[in-house]
Amino acid sequence: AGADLWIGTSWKMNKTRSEANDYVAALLAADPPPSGVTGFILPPHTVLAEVAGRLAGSAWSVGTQNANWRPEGAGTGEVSMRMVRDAGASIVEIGHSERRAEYGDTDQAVQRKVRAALEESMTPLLCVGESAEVRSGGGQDRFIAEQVASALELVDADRRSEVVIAYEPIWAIGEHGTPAEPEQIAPVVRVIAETVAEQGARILYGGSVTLQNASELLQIPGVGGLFVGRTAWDPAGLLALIDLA
Ligand code: G2H
Repeated sequence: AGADLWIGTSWKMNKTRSEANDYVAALLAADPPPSGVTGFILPPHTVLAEVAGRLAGSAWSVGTQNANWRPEGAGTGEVSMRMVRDAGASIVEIGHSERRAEYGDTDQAVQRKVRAALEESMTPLLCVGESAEVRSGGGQDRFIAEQVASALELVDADRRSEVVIAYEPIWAIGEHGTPAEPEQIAPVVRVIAETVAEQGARILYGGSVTLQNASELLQIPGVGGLFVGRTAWDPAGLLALIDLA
């Protein structure tokens, strides 16, 4: 590993304002990520503006876990790309498997969100990943190639390299996940790189990243960083992962 990595976390549906502020205070008290490492945090909408405001001017990047592709209007409970950008987001996570499974992130919604994030000058952090069923049938390469190609369909070729892609095998995510092995990850990362071919793209790995497996995950060819849930919900975890990089 070494330079030019992205390492960050989604807090998912966690943290009150005071918990968020404690986390930010811990980051600000620690050394910033070294040059070449982009450290990022995706808090929930309720604390986005507060976290982004406190980290403005620091080395940390702040983004959001979701935003709607429509510019404005009657979307009860939703927030627009413009609103999250205004709150301080520079990254928008799109298409996490939890959102695809439970909150209506269809392939078409993902396409529109990727385009809308770029139109608001934010970095889309596109999540892709196959299910256990697809993996057990050996169909992961094809599935991922199609998921990536579909998600980028509405993006002009000259902007595709701005999209960061996180490979998160669904079976490896969260407390019931089985951590993926480098030998299982590497071929899919290659498929993603081939799919975005000429344009190039940063590819992260996500799914049960821990302090124990982070170093070997960062050595997988083509992996340009880590996208982390549970291990980084404590600031010490995020800081330790960045130290390992
Ligand atoms: C996968 C990951 C965060 P966890 O969603 O990107 O979560 O590290 O808790 O498996």
